[in-house]
Amino acid sequence: MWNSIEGAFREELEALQSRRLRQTVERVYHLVPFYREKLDALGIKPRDIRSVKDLSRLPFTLKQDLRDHYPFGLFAVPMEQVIRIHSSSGTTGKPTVVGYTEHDLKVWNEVMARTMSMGNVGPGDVVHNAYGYGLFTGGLGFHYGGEAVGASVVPSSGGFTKRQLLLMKDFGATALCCTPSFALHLSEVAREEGYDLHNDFKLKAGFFGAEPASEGLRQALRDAWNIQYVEAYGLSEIIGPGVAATCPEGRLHVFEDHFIPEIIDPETGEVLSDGEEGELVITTVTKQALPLLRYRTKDITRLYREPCACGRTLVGMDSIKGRSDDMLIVNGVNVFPSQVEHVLTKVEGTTPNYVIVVDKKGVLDKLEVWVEMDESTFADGIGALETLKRRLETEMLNDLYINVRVKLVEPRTLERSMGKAKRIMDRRESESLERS
Ligand code: DLL
Repeated sequence: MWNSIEGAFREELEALQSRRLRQTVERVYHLVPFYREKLDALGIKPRDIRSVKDLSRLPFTLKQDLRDHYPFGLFAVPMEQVIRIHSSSGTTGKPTVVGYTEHDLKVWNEVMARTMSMGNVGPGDVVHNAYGYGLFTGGLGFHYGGEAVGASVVPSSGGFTKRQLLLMKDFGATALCCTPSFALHLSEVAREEGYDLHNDFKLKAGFFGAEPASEGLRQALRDAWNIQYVEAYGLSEIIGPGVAATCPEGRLHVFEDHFIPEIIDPETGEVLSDGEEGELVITTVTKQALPLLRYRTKDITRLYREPCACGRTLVGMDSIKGRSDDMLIVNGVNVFPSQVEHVLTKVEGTTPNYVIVVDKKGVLDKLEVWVEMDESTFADGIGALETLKRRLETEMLNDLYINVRVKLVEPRTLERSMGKAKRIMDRRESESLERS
């Protein structure tokens, strides 16, 4: 454990959260006009919020609120105190902009040091950081986290797959940081280049996050690289990576002394109990530049509080199933890309490289999954491919309760991503636009 607070008694932790929550509400009420107006409209004064039990009385904050106050309108400090700015890619509309004071960067380093410690990384370790450096929080987040625990950080950033492998081998990387899809890509290219993944590399842990990964893909990466899989979860609005990470027991723990999580019903906004699946909502209680009350992440997961053998008392969280806005509704049935991925990893002969294509035929939605075969399947005859295709279609029907058409494509023909993979091609909207 990096910090003893990770194993604190619940009462101690809640007292700390409550104190920090009171301070946060006090600050945003006086420093951020947006929050003052919202709280006034609800008739809430800062003194009404006494403890974490009062959290649900506070209003939600949406991504749209950040966009509406683009770029710096929700900052709670003058720009003189903002020493770093990051931003999310913003595929739809304006990017969301986040700022950090010196204190915020200390908090970030702290939670990233906890993350690195989950994989037992410290002095003497070589951290190969292939998250993108730049406005994206992955690169610099892991960079400073690695330095904070005293490891030697290689700031390799994304791209240049073959050079990455060369550096990992020659510098003796013991930890790899990147998205799970890029880690898979690295393993494929390493095999092609004739590396022996277990003996040519010294990796002991991988810090994978920024996108969902099914348990099947996680296991494939553990096996490929012979490593401990540390999942890293976070989002730029809250801090970047460093909101939660998996301990050696395999449980994702939320660093709730800084970020208080709740699960809500995404339709009604009602708070759900532990163990129930819904949308994750986070309140920051130590951030200075951009404190957020009940930020709706759109990520779907569950929380649970059973004790963990690692000794951490921090709340447990399921791996993210997907984002509510990535959830496909196909003929009325909900489907997450990670569910498709899980089927692919169960069936031998394919790789977890896939694209989900959704079309509309008449009134019905049609779902097709393009899947890359592995090399050995590709060499098999037509008959074997037909059997594999049918097997996948049956498994998808059993697991997802919808009819899926599978199209097997040749190895290494689907586009690879250096960062977050793009899994969905939804052609329904463009078609209806074309028609109208
Ligand atoms: O992806 C921060 C990050 C960088 C996390 C590196 C982990 C590692 P954003 O670009 O703002 O920030 O995207 C945040 O990515 O709301 C989730 O939908 C998704 N995401 C992040 N981590 C995970 C994860 C970074 N472990 C959005 N599993 C979040 C599933 C994840 N989804």
